[in-house]
Amino acid sequence: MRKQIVAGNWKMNNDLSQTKSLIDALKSKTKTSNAEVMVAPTFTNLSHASSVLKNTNVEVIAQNMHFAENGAYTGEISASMLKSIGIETVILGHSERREYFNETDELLAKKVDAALAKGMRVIFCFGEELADRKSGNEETVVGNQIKNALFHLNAASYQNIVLAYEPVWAIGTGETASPEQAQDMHAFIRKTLADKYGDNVADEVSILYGGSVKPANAEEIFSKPDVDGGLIGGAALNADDFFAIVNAF
Ligand code: G2H
Repeated sequence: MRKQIVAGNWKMNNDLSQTKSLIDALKSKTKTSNAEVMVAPTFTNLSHASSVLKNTNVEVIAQNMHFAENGAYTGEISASMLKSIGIETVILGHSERREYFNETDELLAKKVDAALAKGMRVIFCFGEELADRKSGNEETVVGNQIKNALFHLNAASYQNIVLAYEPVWAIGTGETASPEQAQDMHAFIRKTLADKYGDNVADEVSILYGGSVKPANAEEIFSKPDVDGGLIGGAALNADDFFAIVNAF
């Protein structure tokens, strides 16, 4: 049975007092689904969130990390630093990191290795741009992103990998991939894994969809057989909306 996961990616939103308010609101909500729930505040608010949400059913996760253990990398955060405040899961490869911070598949492979070496779980994001889809190249692009960043891993590593398909044209745009488009791509992703690692690995890996998921469309997207949850941006900044999505399973 694959894990169902709903993760809120708060991106560069919310100062400390706004974070405290959102966490208080989240704590007052009731989870009725079996989904694992995660939220990813900014680095400055991780420590607070992690201590307040300890022993709740909301896991606090990080939005990014560096591949090095420590050293002269001004402004960066390592896996060990995250672990030292109780963070066990990190989002890597978000399209905003790829686009605005020039993160390549090769760099992401190093980050994935560093996170796994510390025993962390990785939510690995990828997805095609609009031009790729218009030219019918979406599967080639997505397949290459997965192969380049993850195919050096052994099968056992996938116990700590969650995949997140986020078509760039659907991120923060209000435009969502149709449930059928999401299902088709998730099935392709699972087949890509099966071809390399076999059905056991492919069947066990959770594949999340991300890109303008909201309460109105979550249930239909999550109903698709290869969609195991969502990575939620804008709608995760409102506790009511976020828990409506969590409870959409
Ligand atoms: C995709 C998603 C969260 P949004 O980036 O990772 O954001 O739901 O705002 O499209």
